[in-house]
Amino acid sequence: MASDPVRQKTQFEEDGFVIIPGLISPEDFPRLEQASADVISRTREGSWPHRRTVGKQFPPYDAKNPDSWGVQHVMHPDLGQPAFAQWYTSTALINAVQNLLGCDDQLQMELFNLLINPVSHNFALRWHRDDIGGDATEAEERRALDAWKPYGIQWNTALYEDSCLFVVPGSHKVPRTPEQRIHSEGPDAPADPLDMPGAIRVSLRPGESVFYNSNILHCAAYDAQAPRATLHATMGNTTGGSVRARNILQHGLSWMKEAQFRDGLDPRGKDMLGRLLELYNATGDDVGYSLTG
Ligand SMILES: O=C(O)CCC(=O)C(=O)O
Ligand SMILES: [Fe+2]
Repeated sequence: MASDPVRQKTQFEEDGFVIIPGLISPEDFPRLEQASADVISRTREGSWPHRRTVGKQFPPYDAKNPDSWGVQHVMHPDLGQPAFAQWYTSTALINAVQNLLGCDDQLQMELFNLLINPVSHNFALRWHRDDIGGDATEAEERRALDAWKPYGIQWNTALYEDSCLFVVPGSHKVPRTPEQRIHSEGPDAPADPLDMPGAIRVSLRPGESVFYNSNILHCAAYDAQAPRATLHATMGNTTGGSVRARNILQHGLSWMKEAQFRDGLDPRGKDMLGRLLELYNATGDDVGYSLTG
């Protein structure tokens, strides 16, 4: 775990991920815990339709399946939990993102979801990169990896201990080896994620965040017995333009255009939202699907 911003950025660039502690203040922690408990129960009882359901790795999700591994759109005003937007725009978090992306004032609001344990089925995601298909040829993979720019970032911040995520450090820069391809081409999740050459398990203590490059090879395994409430979000840099649009607008963010949402944000949040809405207006909803987000 790197403690100073320069080392954090270097680690993020070299390994494709970095763990950073302390981005939730002691005051915010119980607020986020309580807000998460509320949206998790709404999701599990079926009254929140925006969720990631067991059996499906990528959108669109199966709305009829009740068991869920994620809650989508936690800042949505219909959920009535302002703690999420307050934290998403908090100074410690913004500073960490700006440092890792190497930008100042151009952050745009994007996705904010919650990753949770399913209750009645264990479930796992297969090895993947978020924006490059598992069937990409080596040349296609190299082209896409080489074209990556620091236009956006995603992270997981654990409220409870979380050991669900596995990554291959450094894989965000290089095409898969023939053996790594064998472990990531098919539709199935691995029996043991650590069979993937180079894989490590990412374990977070409560309050720790892992920031990761969406091109890193990663997978996740969800244990129905192990409580998970992990904040899962992305932020972009406006210089990304339509490159970011493809990743995020597919998730159905039109609710973010409503005054009710905007009115609940602080000045920084309003600025960040304004930058997203500019992208929205320039691109529209019809951006097609990328793999995940
Ligand atoms: O559950 C996780 O930590 C990873 C989720 C993931 O890979 C995704 O949403 O694409
Ligand atoms: Fe992913």
